[in-house]
Amino acid sequence: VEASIPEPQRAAWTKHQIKPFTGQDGFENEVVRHVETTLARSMFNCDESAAYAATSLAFRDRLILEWNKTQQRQTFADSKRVYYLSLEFLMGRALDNAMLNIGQKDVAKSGLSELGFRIEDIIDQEHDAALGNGGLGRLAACFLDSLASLNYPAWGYGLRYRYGIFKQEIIDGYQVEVPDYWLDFNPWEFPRHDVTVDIQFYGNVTKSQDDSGKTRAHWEGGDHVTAIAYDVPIPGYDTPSTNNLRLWSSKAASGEFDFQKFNSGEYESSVADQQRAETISAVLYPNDNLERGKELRLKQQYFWVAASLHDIVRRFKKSKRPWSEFPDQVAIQLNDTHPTLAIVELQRIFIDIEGLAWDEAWNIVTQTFGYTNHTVLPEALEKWSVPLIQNLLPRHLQIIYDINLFFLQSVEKEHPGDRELLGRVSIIEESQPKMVRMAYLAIVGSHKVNGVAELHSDLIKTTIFKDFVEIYGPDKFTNVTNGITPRRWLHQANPRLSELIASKTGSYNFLKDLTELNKIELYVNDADFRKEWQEIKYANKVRLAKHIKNSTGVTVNPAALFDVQVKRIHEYKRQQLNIFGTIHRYLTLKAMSPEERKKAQPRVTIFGGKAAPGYWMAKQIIHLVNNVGAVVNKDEEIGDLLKVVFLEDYNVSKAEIITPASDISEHISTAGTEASGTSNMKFVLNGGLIVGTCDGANIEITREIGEDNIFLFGNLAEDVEDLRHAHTYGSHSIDPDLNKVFKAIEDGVFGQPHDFLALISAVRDHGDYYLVSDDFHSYIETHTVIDEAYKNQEQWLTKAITAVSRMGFFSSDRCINEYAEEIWNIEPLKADKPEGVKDGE
Ligand code: CBF
Repeated sequence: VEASIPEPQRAAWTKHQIKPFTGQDGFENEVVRHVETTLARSMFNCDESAAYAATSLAFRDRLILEWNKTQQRQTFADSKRVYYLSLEFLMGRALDNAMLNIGQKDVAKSGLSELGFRIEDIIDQEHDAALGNGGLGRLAACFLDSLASLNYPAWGYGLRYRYGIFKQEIIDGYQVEVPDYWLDFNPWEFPRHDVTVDIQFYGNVTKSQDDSGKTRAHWEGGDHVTAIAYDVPIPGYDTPSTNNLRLWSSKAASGEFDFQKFNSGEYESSVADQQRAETISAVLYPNDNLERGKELRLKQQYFWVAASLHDIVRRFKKSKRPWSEFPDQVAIQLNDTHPTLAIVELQRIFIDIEGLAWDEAWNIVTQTFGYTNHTVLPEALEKWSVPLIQNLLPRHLQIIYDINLFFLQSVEKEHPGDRELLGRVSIIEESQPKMVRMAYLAIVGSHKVNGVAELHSDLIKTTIFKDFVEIYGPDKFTNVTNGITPRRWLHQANPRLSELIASKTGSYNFLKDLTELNKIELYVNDADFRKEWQEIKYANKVRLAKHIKNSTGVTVNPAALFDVQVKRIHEYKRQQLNIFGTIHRYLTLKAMSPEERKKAQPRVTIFGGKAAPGYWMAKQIIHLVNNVGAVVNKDEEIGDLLKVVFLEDYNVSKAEIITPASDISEHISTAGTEASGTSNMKFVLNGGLIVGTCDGANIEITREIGEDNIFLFGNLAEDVEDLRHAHTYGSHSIDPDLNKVFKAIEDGVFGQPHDFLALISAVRDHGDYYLVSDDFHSYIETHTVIDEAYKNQEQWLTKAITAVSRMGFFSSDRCINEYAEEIWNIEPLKADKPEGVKDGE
């Protein structure tokens, strides 16, 4: 505002206003301009990577024009914004998405072809932005797409990791982690060197009295680091709305360390300080559903929330509204407990910097925040040691203690004398050392808490947060079932299916209102429609078969049943159940006569996913899958009846190839452990069926698509506790078929048996926590049912089409509308310009 151009000069600005390119000619013009100027190349040395860069820059220019207008529109309207705080944004590739959302992919395709390139090759040049581990980070990316597509004024805030999730290589059957340096060339971000925040760590706290006699705390000394903003434009689909994802990068605070030390000859330490500062945003922690209390992680969390909060407060202050209106202008959603320190930081800003009274400040804080829980797994629930916080963030620890004190006082008032309750709900766990329970802090500091699927939301209310439901009443706790963006997960990943659907629904409007998919149920018996559907599935399988050949050397038959399990490798997700089942299949095939084998259903079992580098059991699972593949795939007697492949380095762009090609996908977590799952939704949306447990969103998927169109098996969540108890205190007999599998492994059929003994003894000797044996029989029986069902291709096709037609509920647009209405209380801001406002104003 301060630097705005005076009225008389604005005419010149308006006259020279940049226009987005139009048509193929305009696009080509931009590409050539960027090749020749921005990239300093020419037609004589323009390779595919340069063509990718120039195409991306051409689209980025368009996006940024819309981004500017969107931000101006939002500022002008002065309406409430939502800020989505997530330590992970698993964005994948941006170019294809930008072309589709803007609606210019055809133009780019023909333009690139005229310039000598194939659009597929150019899209393939892009490095995935892999700033996330799995479902949680991908959900955040889907939400950004929906927020922009629905015209909600929204910003994402995250960290600009120099290294995203590691690249996975499979060497001799083992996972090897390789750093993923993805920033070599990233046309999608704008460094904002003018947008910085000073972030403080360590130091100490003093108190003083101000003129009115009020005590004020001062956080002094310690280290300072600078947060620099990098902005990533997020295009909405079929709307000019372009939102912002702001990622923070860390740098040494200017001058403070380097120059003084450099001048006095301490060269090494001057560089060390700089490196230490830059380390904060250097690398994404590669754990999924597993928290480890490392100081650097805590530093990342504070660095990111402090920078984001100061940015948000700075923006609010420009509106000159009173503080009491803060929650009318700002909603902040905490994606899991990772950003919980934001609650403490906002309270600190209010009381220490802005001088508000505690109660007034706390009232605003709690109205501002919402907290999403994504897991009930105990090992994933964040706790930070009190001494660690004391050292790194001394003032914050005081505030946490005060929050806890006032909270416990209020509990004591309602439940006098219940000391056990106080101990159970205290934000501070009285352990050695004491720990801060971040989920409890998030609940106490938020006005709404939500789970991500119905079963999960019920479970958090009846298990881990039961006492809080008692304290606050049930209304504070709600459910918002996850969703996925149909733009990427149907239109982009499966363009032919999207086109076929559009031909029957009359338009591509189903990409904006996914419930329109129900129109295709009318065509479930239409012969041409069915034929084309089947051809598309087959073509997608051929594409995946090519990818498998190129990446693993294994030849698979696209006519076989493709059975896919791609997701993070985790014992609770039970890839071990799948590979044991696959071994069982192999043993069964081996025992068959040639005549019997002729009747068997050929299968390709496809695995993919990363194991956290320190998660030894998960790595053993990967190793076993690869060893089984090595044996089975060269067994000529078995041939195409069974192939087993592990696809290395599973990521978003690979998911776009794998998902449309599945016949069956596996979502087989122990009941009650997978909060929601979102790949289950992606597979069904692409015409694949599911084999799954009654867990997470599988339950709602079943409700929507019908029990006949999904293959459910296994024990129910309500029985899990009893079964575990029986394993520990009663006798635990292992399923006889599973025992045969164990024997084959122990006999060395799949390599050195001792490599896999831990996987076996987790089931046989250590209580089988994930109920692999309990569910084994029903799992393999269900796969037999699947084999038979697949043989009846006509019926299978009917199931697939019916399932897709009923998937409308699982759009992330529905999900975001629920958050907006129930939690954030925000309205979309229509993309047309407000009346009387000219461009550039
Ligand atoms: O809610 C999104 C996803 O989050 C997780 O990935 C997580 O990291 N906690 C859960 O494991 C998924 O079930 C869930 O879909």
